Amino acid sequence: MKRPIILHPDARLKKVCDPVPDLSDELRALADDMLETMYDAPGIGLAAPQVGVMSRLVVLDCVKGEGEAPRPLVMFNPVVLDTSAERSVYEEGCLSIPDQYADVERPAEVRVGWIDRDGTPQEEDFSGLWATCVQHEIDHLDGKLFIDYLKPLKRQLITRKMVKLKRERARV
Ligand code: GNR
Ligand code: NI
Repeated sequence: MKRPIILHPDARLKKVCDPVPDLSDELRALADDMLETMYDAPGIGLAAPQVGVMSRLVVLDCVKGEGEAPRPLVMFNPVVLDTSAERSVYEEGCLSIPDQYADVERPAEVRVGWIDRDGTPQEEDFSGLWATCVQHEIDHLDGKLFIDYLKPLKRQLITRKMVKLKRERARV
């Protein structure tokens, strides 16, 4: 089942999310809903607070190209274990900040640990778009958005546009 995505600015997007103590059928159903919502958007990642659930859960699939097989990842309690000194810049967007894009510099490679959908601990190195996306998603769990990396003026400009967009959407 698709779930509505919360738009910035919203207090829920600024909160630190709670660790998931135990997996449950409810949490697995939430992860499935998040994947469906992400693919439908379409997006390459989604964090639980974006659908109003304040738990440390993200989903992502950064496979690009129609021909390639999808790779949906479900991460409970993801943690960045290590980062490369090398940085890379990507033009980022966010499903909670539609139609706004900006360059963000982050570590080019990250090692991430998490609990998968079956409750099994996993560890993997990510690079390229995967590295950017997984860091963007884990930031959401700490109440951080990509616009928080921008200069205050640019951030304010985007936030004002979003306030206007939300006002217009609420009116119809
Ligand atoms: O769909 C998304 N695209 C994207 C592009 C560049 C860097 C990060 C992202 S994540 C974003 C989906 C989203 O908002 N996840 O939280
Ligand atoms: Ni996002």
